[in-house]
Amino acid sequence: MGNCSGWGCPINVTVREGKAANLTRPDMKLPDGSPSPYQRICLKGYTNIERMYADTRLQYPLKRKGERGAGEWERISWDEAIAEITDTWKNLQGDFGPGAVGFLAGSGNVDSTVKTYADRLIACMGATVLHNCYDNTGVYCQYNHGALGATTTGGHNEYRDIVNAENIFVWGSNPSESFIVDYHFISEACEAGAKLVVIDPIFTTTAAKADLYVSIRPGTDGLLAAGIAQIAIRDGKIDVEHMRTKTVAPFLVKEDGFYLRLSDLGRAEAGSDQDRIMVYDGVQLAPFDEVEEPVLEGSFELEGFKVRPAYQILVDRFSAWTLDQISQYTDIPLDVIEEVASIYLSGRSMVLLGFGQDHYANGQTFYDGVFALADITGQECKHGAGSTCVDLTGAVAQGVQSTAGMNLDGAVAGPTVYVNHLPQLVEEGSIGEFDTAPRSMYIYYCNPLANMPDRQRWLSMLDKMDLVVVSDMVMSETAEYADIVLPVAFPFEKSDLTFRQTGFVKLIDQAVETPFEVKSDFDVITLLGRAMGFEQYFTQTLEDFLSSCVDNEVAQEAGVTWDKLQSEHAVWSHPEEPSVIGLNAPILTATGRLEFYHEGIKPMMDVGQEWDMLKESCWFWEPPLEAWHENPLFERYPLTFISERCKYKTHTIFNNVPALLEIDPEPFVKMSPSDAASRDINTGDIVRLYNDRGHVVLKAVVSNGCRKGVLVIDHGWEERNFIEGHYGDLSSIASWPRFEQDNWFDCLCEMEKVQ
Ligand SMILES: Nc1nc2c(c(=O)[nH]1)N[C@H]1C(S)=C(S)[C@@H](COP(=O)(O)OP(=O)(O)OC[C@H]3O[C@@H](n4cnc5c(=O)[nH]c(N)nc54)[C@H](O)[C@@H]3O)O[C@H]1N2
Ligand SMILES: Nc1nc2c(c(=O)[nH]1)N[C@H]1C(S)=C(S)[C@@H](COP(=O)(O)OP(=O)(O)OC[C@H]3O[C@@H](n4cnc5c(=O)[nH]c(N)nc54)[C@H](O)[C@@H]3O)O[C@H]1N2
Ligand code: SF4
Ligand SMILES: [Mo]
Repeated sequence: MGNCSGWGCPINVTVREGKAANLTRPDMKLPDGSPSPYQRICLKGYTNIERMYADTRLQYPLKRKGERGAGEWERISWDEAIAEITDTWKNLQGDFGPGAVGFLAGSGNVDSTVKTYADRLIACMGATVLHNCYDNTGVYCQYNHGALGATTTGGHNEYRDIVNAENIFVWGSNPSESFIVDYHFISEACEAGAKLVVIDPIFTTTAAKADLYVSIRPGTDGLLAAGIAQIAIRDGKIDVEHMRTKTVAPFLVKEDGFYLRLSDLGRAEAGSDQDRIMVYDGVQLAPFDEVEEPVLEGSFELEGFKVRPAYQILVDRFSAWTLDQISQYTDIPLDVIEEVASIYLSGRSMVLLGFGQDHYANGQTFYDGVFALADITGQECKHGAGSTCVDLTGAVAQGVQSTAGMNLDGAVAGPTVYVNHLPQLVEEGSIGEFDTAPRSMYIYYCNPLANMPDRQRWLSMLDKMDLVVVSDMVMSETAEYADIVLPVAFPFEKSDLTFRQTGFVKLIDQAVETPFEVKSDFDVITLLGRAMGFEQYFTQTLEDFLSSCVDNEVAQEAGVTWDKLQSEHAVWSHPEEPSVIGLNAPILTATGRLEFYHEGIKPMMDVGQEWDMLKESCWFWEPPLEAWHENPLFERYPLTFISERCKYKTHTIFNNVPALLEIDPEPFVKMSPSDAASRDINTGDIVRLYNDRGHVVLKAVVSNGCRKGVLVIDHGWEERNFIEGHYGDLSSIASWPRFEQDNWFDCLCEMEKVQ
C-alpha cells in the first residue's frame, strides 16, 4: 500500500459492525501448490487499522483561511470545492494555456490502478505532468543497461533468484530495513552458505549480519566497481564469450560516438532492418551476426572510419584510474579491494542494489560501473548472478493495463516537467523550451514538502501559485500548505487492482464504507473531469474502469479475467520460474544486448543545459556535485548528511500510528564518536545541523556504526516532528545534467550543540 518494497502485500481485512477490526495474512499458493514466497506482511502492515482510524484522518474538504501554512481552515462542501478548483483552472488555462495547471503524483499507494485514473483528466485538460524525481538515476541506469523488463520491474533477476547466489553484495542498500518482507530470500541464501558482503558508509543492521563489511567514502562506489573490473582484467577473469554474445562489447564505435553500421559503408539503407552494427574479425569488417569471434580490443582505421570496440572504450575509461588512486579516493585499503574482488569473482555473485548512490548527483558512476563489471565478468544472465534491486525487482504480474488514457479522441497530456526544475520554471516563467509555468498544482499520493530536497525553495514556489490542491487521507505536511485539501479514501475503503512485486494480479475489494465526507480518488477525479466540461469521458463506474484494465490480450493469454478476479481475488500471472534477464527474460534494449555503452544517449529533460554525450555514453567517474572533500564549501561545511530507511516508517505514511510512534517517537541524528567529541556533543544532546540553505534541530545519538564525516537521520519525518527546521531544508535541488534526480545525500553541512 505504500512505496516500501512490499508495495502491496496481501492483507485480509476482518470487518465487524462496518469497521475494520483485524488484519490477517492470506494463504496464497503458487501454481505448483507451494506457498507463495511473496505474502509476508511487515510490522507496519499490521498497524494499518490504527493508521486508518487515526485522529489525523481528513474528514471534509477544507479551504485555507489564514496565511499559507498557518493551520486555519474552513470546512467547505464538495460542490464548493470542485467549483472553486475547476473555475480557477478554467481561468488559468484560458489566460495562460493548458500547461498552467500541473498534476504531481508521488508514490503513496504506489501500485494503485485507481491512481492512474488522473491520467484521464490530465489528458483531457492537456495539463502539465509534474514528474517526481525519486530514484530516477538508479532506475534509468538500470533501464539503459538491460531495459525495464516485463516480468520484473527492474530488468534484473527477480527476488526469488537471490537464494541461488553464492555471494551477495549488498551495495548501497539496507535491506533489513528497506526490504523487510523479502529479506528472507537473503537469509535463505546465507543459510545455504552464501557469503554476504555489505558496502556502505554506515555499519547498518544488514552489515551486522555480513561476512565482510566494507566502509566506503560516500559517492565513490563507481571507483570500487572499476577497481574490481581492473583486477578481473589483470587476473584474466573476464568472460569473453559472454561479452561477445550478450553484450555490446564487440560493437565498433565511431569517433562521433555512434556505432558503425552497414549504412555507413553504403551497404544498407539507414534505419532499415538490414542496417546492422559492424564488428571486426581481425581481417575485415562484418555485420555482428556474421562473425563468431569478433575482436574486443584495439583501435582501428577501417574503410575510412576510426573505430574502437565498445569494450576498448570501457577499458580505457577504467584504466584512467590506478588501484592506488581508487584506494585513496574510496578510502578502502588495497588489500580489502583485492578481497572484495576475489569474492566477487569466486562464484555466482549477485549485487543487491538500492538507492543509496542514486541519492548523489553522480549516482550513475556507480550504476554504470557495477553493470559494466557484470558485463565483462559474465556475472549475469544466469541463476544467482546479476543484480536485483530493493523496491524494484519483485515479480510483475501480467495483464493489467490501465485504460485511463485511452479512447479520448486524441486528447493527450501536456509537457512533462521534472519537478527539480519547477521552482526555476515558476520563478522565471520559462526554462529551455518550456514556456508555460504551472500556476496551480494538483498534488496526489505525494508529500513533496516532507520528501523533496530544498524545502525552502518549494515553500516560496508554492507561495507564487494561484491555487494548490492536495488530495490525501491525512493532513500531511504538504496538505498543511495547500489552499484546498480533499479527503480521500483509505485503501480498505475503495476497490483497486494491483499487480507488482508479488506475481499476482490482485483485486482489492472495498472492505468498509468511506467515513465522513471522504471520497475515493476515482470519484474525485470524476467530479473534477465533469466540472471541467469533459462529461462524455467521465461516465464510467469504478468497476467499469477496473474491469477494462484486464480486458486485453496479455490478460487473456495469462488467464486473468474480471470474473476470475472477482471470485479468486488474486490470480498468479507470472512465469513459474524466477525471471532472470538474458536467461528466461528478454533483454529489451535497442541493441537486444546488455549495454554498458549507450549509443546516442539523451538527457532525461532537455532544458538547454550543457552536457557531454560522449562522456556520458560509457562509465566514468567524477565526484558528487557538493558532498566532496575537495569542494571549497567543505571548509565551512565538512559533514555529509545522508538518511536511511527505518523499519517503523514507509516515507511519511505511518507517521500517525501511535503504536509505531511509541517505539520510534522522534527523529535523531547519528554521528561518529570523533565528530561528536570535536563538537562536545553527547547522546541525548540537542544539536543544530545547518548550511546555506537551512537548518534542522533535533536530538543527537553518538554511534560507532557511523563513519567519520557522515551524519544520518532516518527518512520519513515531517516538519512537526523536528524541534525546529527540517532536514529537507538542508538538501539541494541541483542535479547532474543527464538526470532529473533528487540528490538528498549530496549535501554538506555543519553541526553545533544547542543544549
Ligand atoms: N521501511 C521502509 N522500506 C522502504 C522504504 C521506506 O520508506 N521504508 N522506501 C522504499 C523506497 S521508495 C526505496 S527507494 C527503497 C530504498 O532502499 P535502500 O536504498 O535499501 O534504502 P536506504 O535505507 O535509503 O539505503 C541506502 C543505504 O545506502 C547507504 N549509502 C549512502 N550513501 C552511500 C554511498 O555513497 N555508497 C554506498 N555504498 N552506500 C551509501 C546508506 O547508508 C544506506 O544504508 O526502500 C524502499 N523500502
Ligand atoms: N531525506 C530524504 N528524503 C527522501 C528520501 C530519502 O532517502 N531521504 N527518499 C526519497 C524517495 S526514494 C522517495 S520514493 C520519496 C517518497 O515520497 P512520497 O511519494 O511523497 O512518499 P509518501 O510519504 O509515501 O507520501 C505519499 C502521500 O500520499 C498519501 N497517500 C497514500 N495513499 C493515497 C491514496 O490512495 N490517495 C491519495 N490521494 N493519497 C494517498 C499519503 O498519505 C502521503 O501523504 O521520498 C524521497 N525523500
Ligand atoms: S508496509 Fe509495505 S512491506 Fe509492510 S506490509 Fe505494507 S506493503 Fe508490505
Ligand atoms: Mo524511492
